[in-house]
Amino acid sequence: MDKKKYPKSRLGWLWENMSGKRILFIAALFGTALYNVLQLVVPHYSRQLINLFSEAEKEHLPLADKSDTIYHLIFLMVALTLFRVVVVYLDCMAYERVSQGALFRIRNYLYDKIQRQDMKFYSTYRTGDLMTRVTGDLDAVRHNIAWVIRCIVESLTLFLSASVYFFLINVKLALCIVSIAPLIFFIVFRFRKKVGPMHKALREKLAGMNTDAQENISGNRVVKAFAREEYEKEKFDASNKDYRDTNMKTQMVWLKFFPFVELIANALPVILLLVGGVFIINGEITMGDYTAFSLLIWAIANPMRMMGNIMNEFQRFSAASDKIMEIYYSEPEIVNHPDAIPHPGRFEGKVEFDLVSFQYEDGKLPVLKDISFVAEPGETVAIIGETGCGKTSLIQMIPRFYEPNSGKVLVDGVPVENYNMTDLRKNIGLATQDVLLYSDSIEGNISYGATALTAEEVEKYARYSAASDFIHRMPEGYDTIVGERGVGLSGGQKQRISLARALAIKPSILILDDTTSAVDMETEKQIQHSLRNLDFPCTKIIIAQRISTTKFADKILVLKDGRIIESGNHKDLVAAGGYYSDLVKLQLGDSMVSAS
Ligand code: DGT
Ligand code: MG
Repeated sequence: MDKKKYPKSRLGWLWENMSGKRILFIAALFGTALYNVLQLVVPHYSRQLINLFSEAEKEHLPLADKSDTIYHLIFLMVALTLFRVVVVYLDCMAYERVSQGALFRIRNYLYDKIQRQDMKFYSTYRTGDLMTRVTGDLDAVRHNIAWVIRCIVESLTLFLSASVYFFLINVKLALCIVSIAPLIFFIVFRFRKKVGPMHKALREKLAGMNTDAQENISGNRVVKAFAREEYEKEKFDASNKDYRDTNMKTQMVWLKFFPFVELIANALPVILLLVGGVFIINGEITMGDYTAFSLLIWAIANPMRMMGNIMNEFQRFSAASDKIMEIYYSEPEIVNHPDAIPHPGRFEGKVEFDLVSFQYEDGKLPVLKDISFVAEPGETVAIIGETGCGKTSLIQMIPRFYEPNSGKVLVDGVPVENYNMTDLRKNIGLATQDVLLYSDSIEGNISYGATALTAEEVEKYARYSAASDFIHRMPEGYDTIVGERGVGLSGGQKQRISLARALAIKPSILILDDTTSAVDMETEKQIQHSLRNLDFPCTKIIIAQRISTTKFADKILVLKDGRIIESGNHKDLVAAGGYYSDLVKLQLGDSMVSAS
């Protein structure tokens, strides 16, 4: 991952997110250093005790004379050890607090960030991949604070304090032991280079697997309809196996280095035994000194053993944090202009397209070409055209989901990009082509955009969208839970709830994208009737395939390959004898054309 593109380094970013807990974190780091220096206590006092015994033996003095010193030393040893336990305990708590705090902060920030992204973001990132980032990757970050950084400090302090202590006792013996360290650094450095890319690959595979799982769970109906369970299971097995194998391979890398590290770590006691033994015989060190070395030799060996593990975890953190930072520092392209006009109230509802052309960034062909039309306040404009001609793309320009490549979209005579985006969008009621209902009650779904609605108002909007009858027939009425895990609704029922949701905000501009495509003719008639008789002023832009929907519109735009090829009201267009008139013939029969 390209590190330059983020404003902060990985650790700088972590530090930023420890805000409010930084002092605690530094205290925790000092605590770690402290309890590791305290590892010197037992060897140090043991050394003094043994030296005391040896002296007493040499000088043939009764130990009873020294009992005070002995008790004093033993007391110190026990007290400091107990103190160490307390420090370890507090330290663990501190790391937990800091890491959970940072996790909380980053998680909230990411969620907010994801919510605020524009449409392009959502078509770039797959849901499973995003989920991996806010769960698994974030946990790697927490683990880095609570464990990896702490292990680094622990290993460093142990190694340094033991080395210093060794040098204080006997420089020559200390040199013999510590001089082995550079070898370990060399090995770990080589290891890091090998294992880094593997953690990146591992991370990608995990995200891929999560995406597969997520798509299959939400698309389970398609899987079942095509009886593809076995195929999907095999596909998942394959990616699961691939993930396992990559995981194994990553672990194996360390196994290659492990024997060398173990060899060196295990050589330490042998060196001590040989060199230390000779030094005792020569009288260069006392028995107590030797005991201190031998009780503390693990403090040199263990950090060496730990380094592989630490490096492994740090690489996992690097791969995960890159993924999170990519979202953390991503900026939506469509944002409020610095001099955006606030417009807290209602809009008049005039919508104007002025020579709008548009092409998706990742698309090959222009989708809209020179679109110009005006919808006056309160008017109904119908858009009709064959599938893929650009109808949905066109209406997405109004709430600024996408921006035109050229031309202008204006609301009330002001280009949409000049408005504060929230003000603009709050005035637009949109029922999208693929309906999404939340796992909530029907009432909750209808009042999603207007939370302060009374039960009567909810009922009113349900009536407008011809939904109240079927809702009343449900056992729990408006309290029925719908959405993914709730009661199943038919396509037409869902469309009607989504229409009620769009109406409930009393929008100045109502946009319906094929919203009545799945309802029967009779119900659609009712809906058309209520849309003409809403109790608030509203400009309607309605995408439809049925003549029965477009017939009453003030203006009909016929779109073909991203261009408006015909526009006018029903009568004019039928008279013009073009595409629309053909469509009328097709849908209503020749006789109806002359009648209408
Ligand atoms: P429909 O809903 O089937 O009646 O079709 P329309 O008229 O709503 O078509 P629309 O606007 O969704 O798509 C117009 C063209 O743009 C079509 O060739 C597909 C393409 N397109 C739609 N959405 C995207 C998108 O998110 N990214 C890219 N690259 N192309 C898109
Ligand atoms: Mg569409």
